[in-house]
Amino acid sequence: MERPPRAEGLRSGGPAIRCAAADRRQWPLTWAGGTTRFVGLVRIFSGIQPTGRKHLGNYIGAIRQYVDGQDRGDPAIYCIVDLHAITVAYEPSELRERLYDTTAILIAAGLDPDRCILFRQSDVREHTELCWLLSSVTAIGELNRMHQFRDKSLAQRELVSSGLLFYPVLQAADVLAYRAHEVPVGEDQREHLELMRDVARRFNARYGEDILVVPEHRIPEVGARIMDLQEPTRKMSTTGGTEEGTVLVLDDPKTIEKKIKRAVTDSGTEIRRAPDKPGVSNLIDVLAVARGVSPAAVEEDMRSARGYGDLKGAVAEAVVGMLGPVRERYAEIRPDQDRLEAILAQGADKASALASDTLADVRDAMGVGAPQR
Ligand code: AQP
Repeated sequence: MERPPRAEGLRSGGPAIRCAAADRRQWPLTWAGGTTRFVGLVRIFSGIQPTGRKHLGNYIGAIRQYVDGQDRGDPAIYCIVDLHAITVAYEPSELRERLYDTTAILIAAGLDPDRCILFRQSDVREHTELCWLLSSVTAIGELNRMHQFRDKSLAQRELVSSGLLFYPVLQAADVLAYRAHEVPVGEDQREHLELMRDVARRFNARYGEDILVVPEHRIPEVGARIMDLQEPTRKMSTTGGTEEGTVLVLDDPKTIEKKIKRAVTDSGTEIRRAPDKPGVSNLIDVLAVARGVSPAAVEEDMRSARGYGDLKGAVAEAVVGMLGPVRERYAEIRPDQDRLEAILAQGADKASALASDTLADVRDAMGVGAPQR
């Protein structure tokens, strides 16, 4: 494979980078000497958990962005994070199955292994090594303050693992190992991204300015936080949400329709976004994304609607139209486990080649291991 150009010497370009601007064709990047260049491609990285039960929030907040990033990514790198999944109680015999489920969902959603790098986290050992090396520049107090750690540790019945506390350090290693410039995620990951940026800056300040790239998040303007349909003040979630309020990517059309039609709204009739109308606002956002229009355009279109029933009908139809083809392709792709394994193995080879370059520089700068040259 032709190796993509190394990001060595690149630093992210500070405030000039507006990752939210989806139509931007050029990205400013500042080189080590301070010169800013506009480039058309950026290195993209994101990770996703192998739960197999991917929901509408994951699809809108993350997976859609992954697909979109394939043609801007140099390369676009997507990782199924099985090492993150073991930080809470789990069933070992199920983990691999769910990993294949997730791989098949991503491919069914439009990831093309010839246009991106798709791999399993545990196949690339550099992630865990870099996690340990980065722990030396990560403050324990910062990890303790992370909302995800606080929420998830409360939900653990038997053991709050140190892996759960360390989750953001491994996540930082995932991204920094590739010197990625851009990380497409949902709103819930903003805090982890900030921590990752601090870790990269601290590392560079201590060991050498140009070793790691300080990444930017790419959080979608609409749909960054899809809410649970039954409890619209809480985000739709794999573990914390309601069954009825969570639309799964693989739900059949009838189930999707039922869940959306039972969505909690409010006692009014007005179809507009407002802080006191979280259920309706959520439905407007979902419809906007599924139709590929702005939420304001949805509000305008819904002016003649007779009530929330019309809105829910329109949302159900649009979501079924958006997820239906993914479900059908998934059914074709999932049975061929050997092919999925081959895709992941090929992805891991490409990913290792990139990550080992970064690790060599990191080890060298830290004085770890034998000298490089
Ligand atoms: N509700 C959401 N709206 C928009 N984006 C979301 N993401 C998650 N929930 C929403 C984004 O999906 C990506 C993958 O997340 P993950 O790997 O953490 O997958 P998950 O654990 O299955 O997602 P959950 O639902 O977030 O799980 P729990 O139950 O752990 O809370 C990320 O980019 C995330 O931002």
